[in-house]
Amino acid sequence: MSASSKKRDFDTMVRRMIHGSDVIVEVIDARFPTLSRAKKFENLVLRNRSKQLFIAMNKVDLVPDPIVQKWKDILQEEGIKVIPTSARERLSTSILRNKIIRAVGKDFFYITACFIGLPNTGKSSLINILKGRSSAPVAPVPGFTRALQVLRITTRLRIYDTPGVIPKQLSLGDQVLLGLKRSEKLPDPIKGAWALVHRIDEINPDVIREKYEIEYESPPEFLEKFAEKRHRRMKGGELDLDTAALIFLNEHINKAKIPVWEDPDLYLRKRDKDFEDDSDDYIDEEEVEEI
Ligand SMILES: Nc1nc2c(ncn2[C@@H]2O[C@H](COP(=O)(O)OP(=O)(O)OP(=O)(O)O)[C@@H](O)[C@H]2O)c(=O)[nH]1
Ligand SMILES: [Mg+2]
Repeated sequence: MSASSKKRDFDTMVRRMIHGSDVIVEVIDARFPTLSRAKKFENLVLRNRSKQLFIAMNKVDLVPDPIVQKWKDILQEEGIKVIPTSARERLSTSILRNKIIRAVGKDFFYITACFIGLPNTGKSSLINILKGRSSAPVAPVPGFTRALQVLRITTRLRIYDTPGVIPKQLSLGDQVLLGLKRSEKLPDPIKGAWALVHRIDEINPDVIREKYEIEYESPPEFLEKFAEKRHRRMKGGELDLDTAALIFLNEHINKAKIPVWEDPDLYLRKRDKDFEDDSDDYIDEEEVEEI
């Protein structure tokens, strides 16, 4: 099956699940609360008033508490019900379960919830904790859940685990930043590593310099210095950039070792500025001359 028809298949599967569920839990990555949202599916849920949408902002263990709190406030202010969670540290997972159960009226005997979101956000991990023992396969690689899985959490509650779906038109930089693809599956790991350095520098220019203690002017220079520092050379003595790129990508995608997250203050400044810019588009009624 081609990659695009597989993607279409996953897409249809997720749509069907949303259609058949009372509660939809969108799992996002707490490091990237705007970038890791599956807006297309959110809109699908919001169009149907009988369905409840929650966002589980997962992996909060990778982000300082005040940043998590700020993002929670921002999303809540925008009308979204947010529950910050960590499947790794089992934070707020019972709160999540109770919210799901309380979201529907008492007259519902069975509750069907489905977990949706981009690959690698922790959908299967969260469901496993709710279930109490491992049943949804989890892996440190994106794209792991490949088919629908239904899990009976309690006699009343059933949860569907869905495969992560990658939104269209995401840049290579965002795809590697969000860890949507396995590093070995990238057609060109060197380009992937450059894109990751570039994207992280856009979000926070100090992070890579401080973490790796490497000074660089450009992503290619970083990768060369990284390969040198990790002693990655081919037999002839030349730097082995391919291997270095894979190691660097893995440290981010599989091991989450780079402390990077979207800055909520920057988001607020941009949002307020966009709002001001937009308000210039309107004119006072008094300014409108009658023709
Ligand atoms: N640090 C941290 N890692 C987490 C957390 N939850 C999940 N992970 C890790 O993230 C990776 C992906 O977890 P999965 O549960 O397989 O993610 P998924 O959303 O089901 O992924 P797909 O099936 O690919 O869509 C695994 O390495 C998990 O161990 C968390 O709360 N904190
Ligand atoms: Mg999964």
